[in-house]
Amino acid sequence: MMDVKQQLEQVKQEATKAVAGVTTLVELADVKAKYLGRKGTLNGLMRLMKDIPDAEKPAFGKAVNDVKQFVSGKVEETRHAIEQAIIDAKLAKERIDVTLPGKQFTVGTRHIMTQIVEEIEDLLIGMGYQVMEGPEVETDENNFEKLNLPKDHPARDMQDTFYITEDTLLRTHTSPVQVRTMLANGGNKPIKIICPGKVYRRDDDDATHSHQFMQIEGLVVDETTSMADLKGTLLAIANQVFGEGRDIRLRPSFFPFTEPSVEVDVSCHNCNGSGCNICKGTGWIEILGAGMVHNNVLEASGYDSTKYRGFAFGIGVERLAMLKYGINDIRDFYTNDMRFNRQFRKR
Ligand code: FA5
Repeated sequence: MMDVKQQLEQVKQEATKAVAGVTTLVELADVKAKYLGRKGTLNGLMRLMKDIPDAEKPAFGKAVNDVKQFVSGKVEETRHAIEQAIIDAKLAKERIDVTLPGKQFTVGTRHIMTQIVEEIEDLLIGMGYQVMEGPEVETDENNFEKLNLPKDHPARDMQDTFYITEDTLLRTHTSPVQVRTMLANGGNKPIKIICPGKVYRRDDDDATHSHQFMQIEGLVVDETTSMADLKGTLLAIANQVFGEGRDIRLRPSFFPFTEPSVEVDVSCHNCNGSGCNICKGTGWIEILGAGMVHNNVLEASGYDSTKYRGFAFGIGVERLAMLKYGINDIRDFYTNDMRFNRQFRKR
């Protein structure tokens, strides 16, 4: 029995030393298996039970279990210590120095075209308009014919066109969206839409002309629409874009798709009408074309012109922005000079 006790004490010391010597969880698992596992040293000692006199068996069993518990306690202590050390190391490694200066992220600027379009959209959505879209590759029929511009009509010269085939083209204005909307409404529903978008013309690029530019189309159709509604709407747009207190004036003009047609001038925001270089001394700045929708256009898209009336307008967005901000060259919008773009950053 003495022998066995000594053996037990020796195992206890060995195991304690082994546990104390481990540095990783893997090593600890090995040591645990070696002493406490099913085939481990302490279970091996249990097997000596059969050689022990009956009277001493309970004491021996208890002694082995005590050692098992002791070693098991050491293993758990060590596991806890190793796990804590791993967490501590991770925390130390990932520690954030809150006193370091933050990273400088470059914040983009929304393009001035986008800003102006959204500004006008916000205003008109508030007045009950819906925003529509149409394709940039359009049919000749929608872009011209249904707008009262049959083939060979001299007014087609006003919009020099990029043709794709004989019957398809890059739209020269946003007015074909009028046609699309009227056709989609089946000729018997009121309409109140705007359509911002890109348009294309075979114009030579210079300071005020671009082969690609933006327009915002407006179309209102119902049974009582009048020129007075058109004027009120355009005045609201002028005040939105150029600031409160603007006045507008309508001058007779010609578009094949409107009758009567008007050019719209706004009183100069720079000199308040007294004359300056922006308004070329006149006190007025031309901002868009508009008019009452021509009966032929209503009829061509299924609306009964004896019952329905409409007004429409088409804004050239770059020209509007140029007037508002005193920009001299339309090409500045598209040459991606960040110094130009950043000027319009909203703070
Ligand atoms: C039209 O395009 C008509 N569809 C506008 C309209 C709609 C009138 C509804 C009546 C009712 P116009 O060709 O004038 O009209 O063009 C409208 C605006 O687009 C011009 O006032 C101008 O601001 C702008 N614009 C025309 N050509 C160019 C160009 N090459 N580069 C930049 N802007 C242009």
